[in-house]
Order: sequence, then structure tokens, then C-alpha cells
Amino acid sequence: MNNGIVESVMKKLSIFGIPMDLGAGRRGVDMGPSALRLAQLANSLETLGYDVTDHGNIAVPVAEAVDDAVSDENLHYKAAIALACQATYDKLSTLDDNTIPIILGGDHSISMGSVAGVSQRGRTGVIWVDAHSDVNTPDTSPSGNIHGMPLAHLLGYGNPELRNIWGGGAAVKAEDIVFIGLRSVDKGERQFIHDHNISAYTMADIDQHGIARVAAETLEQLEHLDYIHVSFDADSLDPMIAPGVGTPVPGGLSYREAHLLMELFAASEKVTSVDLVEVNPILDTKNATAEIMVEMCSSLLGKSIL
Ligand SMILES: [Mn+2]
Repeated sequence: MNNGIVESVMKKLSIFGIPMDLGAGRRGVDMGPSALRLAQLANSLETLGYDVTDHGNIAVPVAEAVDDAVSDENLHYKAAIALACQATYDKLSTLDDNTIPIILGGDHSISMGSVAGVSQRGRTGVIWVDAHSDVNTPDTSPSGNIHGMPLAHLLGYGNPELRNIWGGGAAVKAEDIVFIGLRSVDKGERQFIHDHNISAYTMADIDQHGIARVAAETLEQLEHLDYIHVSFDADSLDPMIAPGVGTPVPGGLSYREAHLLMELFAASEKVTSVDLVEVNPILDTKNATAEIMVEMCSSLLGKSIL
């Protein structure tokens, strides 16, 4: 306590919704921002002592109103996704260091806008908590769904029009990325991860070594960076506790593992931005997945038991 002699500065959080499902194979994650707000995201964070501002949603073209649904480049809805990611980038790249942006997806393609945007503040580490590695390119993607490709683009591969969101090239470095929770990786992605020597903790690694060690090693690898972005895909969680996701894969993070992971990241006080993506209310049970994501986000930003 400083007894009011020095006025303490309240930490700021800025919430942005991106109601986008164009990058996913099934409809519904465009309702993710509403579900997360309904699950009391802002309230929960205010309770932790943050000054929270909800900036509303970023405009996303409506699927039925765009005509590049199926593209011959194996990049479905490319133009519409580029537009929404550009708007996201424009908002986030102008934020100052005094606020922690929280980006509500939407499918994971929005992270092209969010990660590139926040990385304009300085070199940024990216912790990608996900069942999937999202490093397909249009050449390797089995589906053409862009939510499986954001990291490849952020690393400077894939389609130049999408990379043009941040002016081309790579927005982040391979050595600054850590995957946690992987259990469904396509053949081309496996090659990509090996070729770029990206740190990856699969579910098998977590089973073997425990989530605490995974968290510690992740933080150690990114220790030298001033900015750390956590991109949290709801499908990293086990579908038993988070059924409302676009691409469920069995054998995911348990409630306690995910929770501890968030708490250990919080303890480092290094997290400077967050994505909460791939919540699909259509497939959910009474908004349970959005609620668990709000709990995870609260823990990530400092909610503790004692
Ligand atoms: Mn993902």
C-alpha cells in the first residue's frame, strides 16, 4: 500500500471482438465474442482490479454476402478475411504499452491481424495454446480453411495478399514461438515445424513432463522478450470440458492443467496481449466453453486462489 501518497496506476485492458467464422470449416465461431461477453469477461477482469474498456466488435464481412467462399487458391474467403484482419491490425498496432489487448474470436485466422498488430510495439513472443499448429500454407492445407494457416503467414509464408496486412514479410520470428497442447498436426505442418525448429510441447510431452515444467521452459525461452502474446484456442482444452469448439480433438488439456498453465504465466507478469479464439456457441453446452475461457483469461491476468 502506498497510502495515497503515490497514486497507483490502474492497469488497462482493451477488449476487441472479431465475430469471424470465415476461416473455419463450420459456422458458429462468429458468435464467440458474444458468448465470451455473456460469460462476464469484462466483469471478471474488473474484479481483478483492471480498468477494462470494451471497444466492441471489428467489422467482419458476412459469409453469405461475399463471393470468394471457395477459392481456387485453396484460401477460402481470402479477401474478406484479409479485410477483417487488416481492420484488426489497424486498431491494435496503434495501441500503446499501457494497455493489454484481449482479442475475442472468431476463428484463429484473426490472429494474423492481432499478432501482427501487437508485434508493432516491439519484438513479441507468441505462445500458441492449441490442439493444432496452424502452420499450413495454401500448398499444404488439406481444407483451404485459413484458420489452419495464420502462423505460417505470420512467419512470412503463404499468400502475399494476406501478409500484406502488416506490409509483407514475417511479423514474428520462429524462435519466439512456442506451441502448447498439440495433438493434431498435418503432414506439411510437421515438416514446417521441423524445418523452422519451432518449440512444441505436444500432449504427450505434457503427459510425460507435466504442465508446470512446460510452462517454466516456455517462459525461460521467451525470457529476453518484453512482449508476450498468448493465443489461446479453445480446442486446446479437452472436449469433455470445452465441447463448444469448431474442431474438437480428444485428449486435450484438463481443467487443472490449463488453469495451472495460466497461473504460471500470470506469475511471470510478462503477458502483454491475449487471443481467446474458436469458441463455438452452436456446439456448446449452456455456454460452458465460453465460461471456461473467461476463467482461463482471468487466471492468465492474475486471478489467484489466495
Ligand atoms: Mn487454432
